[in-house]
Amino acid sequence: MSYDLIIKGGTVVTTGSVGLADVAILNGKIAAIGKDLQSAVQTIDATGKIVVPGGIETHCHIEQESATGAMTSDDYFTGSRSAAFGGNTMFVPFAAQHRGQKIPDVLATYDARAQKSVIDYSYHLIISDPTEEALKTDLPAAFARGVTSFKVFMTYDKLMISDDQFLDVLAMARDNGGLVMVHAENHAMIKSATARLLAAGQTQPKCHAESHPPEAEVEAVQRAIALARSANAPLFFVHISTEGGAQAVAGARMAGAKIYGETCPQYLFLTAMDLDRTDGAKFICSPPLRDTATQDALWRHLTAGTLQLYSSDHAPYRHDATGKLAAGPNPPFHKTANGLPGIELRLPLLFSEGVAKGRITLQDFVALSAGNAARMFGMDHRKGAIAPGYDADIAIWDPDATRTVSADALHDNMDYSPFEGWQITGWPETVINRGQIVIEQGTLKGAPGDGTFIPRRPFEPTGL
Ligand code: DUC
Ligand code: ZN
Ligand code: ZN
Repeated sequence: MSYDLIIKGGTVVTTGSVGLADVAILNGKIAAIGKDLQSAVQTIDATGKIVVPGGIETHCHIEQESATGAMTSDDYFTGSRSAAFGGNTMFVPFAAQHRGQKIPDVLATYDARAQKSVIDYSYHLIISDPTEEALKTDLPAAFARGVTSFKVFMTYDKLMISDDQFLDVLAMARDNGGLVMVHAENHAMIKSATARLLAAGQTQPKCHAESHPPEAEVEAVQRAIALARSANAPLFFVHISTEGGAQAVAGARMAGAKIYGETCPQYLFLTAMDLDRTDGAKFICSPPLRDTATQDALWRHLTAGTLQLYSSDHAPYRHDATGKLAAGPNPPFHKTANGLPGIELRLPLLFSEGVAKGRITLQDFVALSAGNAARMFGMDHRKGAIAPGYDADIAIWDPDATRTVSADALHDNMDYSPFEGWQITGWPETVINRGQIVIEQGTLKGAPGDGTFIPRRPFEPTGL
């Protein structure tokens, strides 16, 4: 018998071990892991390299209209290409329901957009209009086709839902086996701080951080936990950016509640000082960047397991009139599109700052890049691990490759990177999705349409 592909001699990170091994692939699946595997159509020499599951990016905004009408700069082709160059073989962007839109129409729109993806994909639904029809018919139908998670907002005039609606959504998710994700910030605190700043003539980018105080996140996280616990439903917090928010999640988990959370590279590696630059608009995201003490706290909560996921929150708006500068060359902070790009750098930053600097192990790296996301979002029966029978989704990393980040060298459709000039050690050089080579030694081999929709299973938080 001949395999399709053997990856020979790399350091393979499996769920239970890290060691030298060969990985054989047949018909898009991992067929064997062992020593001296023989006979394949193609062989890749991975000597000196690290062989890990392809990354799974579960928080990114791709070809998505914001509530104010701005379109992200990346579509499913450029977004998936950039994700692949960053070592990912699957992503789960949002399919956003804006008020008045019907869920089946939203899913049909994203199904059409996603045809261009070069890697596997699914979506989380954003629910801004939880009508009876949505709750009773459309969302159960979405679950039935494998879209088993969705996000709600506690802020933004055009997206936020009330606590009553939040409870309805939590109950519906609980009854169907879904997972609710939430953007937790207190809307009133943001509104009042913004009004105060504007009344004082303060409109610079740095005011964005002041207008979204840490207390706004902490209060909303605490309230959302109380709502989820009263509904006996699991809840996942996206982009935790404060120590108080992480502590609230930790406390609920200690009390046995099914509460989960994520943080993002920008909260671990950047601070609000960046907002004070002349191009500070490039660093406006919500929740906002914080400070170095918060970075340390978030690292602690990430490595302690309070926060299970590390996601890019890639929300790409160019630094031009199509994006950040749509309201003019010096837009007031409250009229600047919210979001940072980072889908390609998520894993290189984690490898460089985490593994290479000794903060985390290779197995932690695999858990944070793919394994935990697969479990959280119902994909761990086929993705997120190197194991026989699993999809052959693999990234081969050169742990010694060094690069200086430059927006020009990235593969998204952006004109800047918030990490410009950062020195990175460790880079994915070959990326394989279901046995097909997507990136080979830094060259794109995949094509639009190679990615497929992956139906996901109900939420079952084993070990998270
Ligand atoms: N929330 C996100 O998750 N991404 C971009 C902006 C926002 O508010
Ligand atoms: Zn958000
Ligand atoms: Zn986001």
